[in-house]
Amino acid sequence: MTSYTDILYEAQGGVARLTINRPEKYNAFRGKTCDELIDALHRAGWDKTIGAIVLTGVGDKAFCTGGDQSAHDGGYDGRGLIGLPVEELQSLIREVPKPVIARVNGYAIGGGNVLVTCCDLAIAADSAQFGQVGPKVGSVDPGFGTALLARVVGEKKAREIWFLCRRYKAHEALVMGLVNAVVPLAELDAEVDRWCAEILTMSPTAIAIAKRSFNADSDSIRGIAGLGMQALALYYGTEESQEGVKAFLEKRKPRFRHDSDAVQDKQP
Ligand code: 2NE
Repeated sequence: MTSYTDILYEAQGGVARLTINRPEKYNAFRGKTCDELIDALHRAGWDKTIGAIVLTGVGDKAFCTGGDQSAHDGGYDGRGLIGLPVEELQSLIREVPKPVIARVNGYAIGGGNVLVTCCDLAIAADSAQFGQVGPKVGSVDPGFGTALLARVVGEKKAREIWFLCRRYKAHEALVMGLVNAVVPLAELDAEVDRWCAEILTMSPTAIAIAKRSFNADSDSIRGIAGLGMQALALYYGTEESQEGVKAFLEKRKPRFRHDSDAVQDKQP
């Protein structure tokens, strides 16, 4: 790929910056966005002049709000099992032999929160908000989105995040270990630059080995993601999942349970 439409790519002073550029969709990703991010990660990941990669979203509203629900019709609009090669993108963030830093400038929701989870480090503006929304909108990201999140924030907290779909403020994300630092939005770039500059003084080979050793311990989750996407593709074909997407687009509450289910639920 020589030029991108959904992302911006900038390489300067040893740092590559990948910016999702879909402000009208709160930086949600469609199939093309994932493909471009994958291409850019390959480009930066194996460029010897690059020592750190920053992943962010354009503007100050959203880092990334996950899959683009307007490009979802029983599946997203791209390639792969669910029409979004998210498991490939998530794995690649882990595979590139240099630190990937999430610069969280706003909402990190759904698949956006999963990207934060997969990044090596995360630095957030104090205005950022985090959360999973799958069970509210007929989706789930079973793999790095669940099992890796549990390693990052703990089992109970990860289950709370998925089962209740609440939103968490930046300082709460800091307390639970989802981000490394929180700063005022106006200081976000300077803080990210400081972290990158420190990393660039280190031995790149030692960092690459350290990163791979962290990954080796949790790489079985990649298998869970493959299995999970297979299941998710089947779930997307159901009325229950499609109701979640429709409800989001129609800006109403989803109705996942029919009256007959409610009666059934009350029986011992
Ligand atoms: C981000 C959030 C919390 C913002 O809420 P609010 O109330 O501040 O704004 P609003 O009105 O909901 O959103 C602003 C505009 O951005 C669009 C909205 O439709 C709206 O557009 P307009 O009405 O102004 O035209 N927008 C926001 N997020 C979008 C998205 N993901 N796709 C398309 N348009 C989006 C609130 O908007 C929210 O909760 N968004 C999350 C939506 C969502 O369902 N994300 C996907 C989850 S599933 C996923 O990421 C996934 C997975 O679980 C597994 C595999 C692959 C992907």
